[in-house]
Amino acid sequence: MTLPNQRFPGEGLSDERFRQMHPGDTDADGVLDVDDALPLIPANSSWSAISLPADEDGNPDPPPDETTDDLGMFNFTGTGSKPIDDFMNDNGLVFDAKRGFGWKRDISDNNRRRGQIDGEHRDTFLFTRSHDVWELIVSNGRYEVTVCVGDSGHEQTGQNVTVEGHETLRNVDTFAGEWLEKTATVDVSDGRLTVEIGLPGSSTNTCLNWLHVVRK
Ligand SMILES: [Ca+2]
Ligand SMILES: [Ca+2]
Repeated sequence: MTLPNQRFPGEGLSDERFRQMHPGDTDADGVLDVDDALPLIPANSSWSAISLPADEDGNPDPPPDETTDDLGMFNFTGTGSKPIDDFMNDNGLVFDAKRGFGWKRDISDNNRRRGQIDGEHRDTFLFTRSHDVWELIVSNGRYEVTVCVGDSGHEQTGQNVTVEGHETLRNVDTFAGEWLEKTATVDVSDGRLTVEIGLPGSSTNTCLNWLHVVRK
């Protein structure tokens, strides 16, 4: 499972949102008027001048501790997405033992590509409006699991992630073009690492961009 020559792909990527000209974007700065704090002034209305903190830029960071086994990074995206460096794509398909990972039910239609920012891993995501469960076959042991939620194109409110029973993110809000990366340390004793997005009975979106699994 370990990916050869793994890099951490934040370096070199621009946080500047793609320039697009279309109706509803009066100053043609790529930020729709409805989302644009200053819809008539392109120079002052872009988020590009803001340098996001490492845990909010949607780019994976090297694990803080010495690790023994990197199981890799999974990019959650639509079925039409091409493979990207350093990630395995997960397209929201039902768990398959041969593949080694997947979802309790098919959520492949719940994908978005915003076309807003450099880096497919953070410009695409799978989401739930209720509660969905992803599992990965692993050996029993301790794992450090980093999850990334957010949406390059829209704000999202009330996002929830649970890793192997641990409340990793609760009721988290992200602005458009900002993410939240959070690491949980968990013990797996049933041969499957379990990641839940959303909560039973919830009605808000949880948007999962990617996750990174390291064995401690
Ligand atoms: Ca980061
Ligand atoms: Ca993604």
